[in-house]
Amino acid sequence: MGKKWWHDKVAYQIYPKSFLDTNGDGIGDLRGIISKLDYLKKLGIDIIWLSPIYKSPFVDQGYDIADYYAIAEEFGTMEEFDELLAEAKKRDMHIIMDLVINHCSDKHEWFQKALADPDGAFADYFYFRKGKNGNPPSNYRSYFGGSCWEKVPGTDKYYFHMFAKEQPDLNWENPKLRQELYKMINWWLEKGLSGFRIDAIINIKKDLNFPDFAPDGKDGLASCWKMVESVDGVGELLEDLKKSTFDAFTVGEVFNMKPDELPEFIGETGHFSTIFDFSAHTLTDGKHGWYDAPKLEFAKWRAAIIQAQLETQKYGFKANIIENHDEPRGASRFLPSYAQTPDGIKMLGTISLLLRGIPFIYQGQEIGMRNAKWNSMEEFDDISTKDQYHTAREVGLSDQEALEVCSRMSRDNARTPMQWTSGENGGFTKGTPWLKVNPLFKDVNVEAQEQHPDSVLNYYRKLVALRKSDELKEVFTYGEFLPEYENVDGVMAFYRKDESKCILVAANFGKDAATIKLKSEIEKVWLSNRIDGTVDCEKDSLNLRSCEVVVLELENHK
Ligand code: TEU
Ligand code: CA
Repeated sequence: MGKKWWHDKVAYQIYPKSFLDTNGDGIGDLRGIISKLDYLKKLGIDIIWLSPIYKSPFVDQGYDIADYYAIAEEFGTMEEFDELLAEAKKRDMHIIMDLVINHCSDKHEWFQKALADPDGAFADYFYFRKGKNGNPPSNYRSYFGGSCWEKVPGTDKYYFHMFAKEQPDLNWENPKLRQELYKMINWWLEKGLSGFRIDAIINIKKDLNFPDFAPDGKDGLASCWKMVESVDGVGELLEDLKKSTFDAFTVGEVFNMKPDELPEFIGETGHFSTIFDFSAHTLTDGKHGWYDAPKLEFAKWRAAIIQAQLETQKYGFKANIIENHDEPRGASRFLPSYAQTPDGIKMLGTISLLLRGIPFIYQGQEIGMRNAKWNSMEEFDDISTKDQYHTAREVGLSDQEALEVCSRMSRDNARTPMQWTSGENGGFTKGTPWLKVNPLFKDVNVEAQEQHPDSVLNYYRKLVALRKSDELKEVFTYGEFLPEYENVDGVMAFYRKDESKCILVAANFGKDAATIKLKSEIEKVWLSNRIDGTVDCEKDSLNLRSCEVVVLELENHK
């Protein structure tokens, strides 16, 4: 496998709106990010992914772009963006931006021109279709609920949107539209971006017949991803995108991919440099929504990660995450309540960061941020959460039950402001935060954890440094992933192995202590989340307390 510059890097996702506000308007901004580059450098971050900062009406918090060439004034100016780029480069850090090109905002000039002339050229930048017997062209439900089709005012036509109606889908069959997108992408790359996280990209290929699917909900509609899963040809569009844009680091956000297409997506000549591994996250996808999301079972979580690692290492790399801006906080989701402690959080982070692949840390993960306590639906500011609440109510959940579902699953759990201090608003803003601050900020904040050598933050710093250390970066980057002790309840363990090193990462997610038989001698204890950094081993029996994780170098056995 050819070596690439990004293979041994560690990435960090910033959700700008919630990162740090420096002008008191309650909204995070670019000046805030610039002021924290040294904090990120000290964490060992090489690549920073910025969630969208383009001009937007913020119907979907910026994933509805009204001008691909303009910075949203809420975040700052293009000059400040250029300053951020320059300051990152000074620190040998890379910036990647969020590329949202399955759809744009209904306020984008292309869509405004299409509405003004529904039979004109700009209408073909989108999917404008006549209805069927007074109904929409097909029975698809959008990711955010309701029909995927919205009336084009003054016509007998509808336009297609797989997300909100304010996010009309761009017509990738139209070469003119594609050229406009490629021009924009190259413009940003020429400015000095190192690449992109590519949003919802699997959705760009549609079945132009828009066939109905069997209804799968009380609304008589069918999930739009059924069309995504049934249609072929996304690869041709992705190849057109790749060959028409400058070479860059790309990480695709890909759900609903056909399993046998993985090599085409991330292989040596794949559509993308890498794609995120969501195998643990989709375990708790409900059949109809968050209200029927299955509870996470450790054994299924372990098996999903192992399967993804073994499959992926045949072809390339995935990007490993615990959480992102679309998911609840991993510490609340993947750890049982007894393990939602600094030890458990350090354990979960160790597993994620030492897997094979590119680790992405999401803002706040490094200090152990957890889900917030939500008291009413009015506290949320997320289109998806509000839709999921209504879906739950429509199938009969009470207001309280639906609120509990949203509290557990909402993306806003990841979007509460970053907690910098124990002061007002967690040090995020001197104004009124756009979204409430998680009440846990008093104890969970950067300033408090800077002072404690055993804090989650200082452990993450050690963990990232270990992954990038001269002695171990080769084996953690390119070493084979080999699962071990899969039959031991509560234990998640694997080797990272190459011809010179054999590293065992072993964690006990169980409530009780567990013992595992080592296959060879311990040569070195590289990391442990025990405060004294020791391990409890008699001969070949390694005893792991509940929520204990160790990183051991073993005598290299075959
Ligand atoms: O998410 C794409 C996606 O798969 C969503 O449907 C996701 O499952 C949903 O947000 C979970 O509630 C991307 C972005 O990450 C997300 O923030 C945007 O809302 C979405 O695309 C539209 O751009
Ligand atoms: Ca601000």
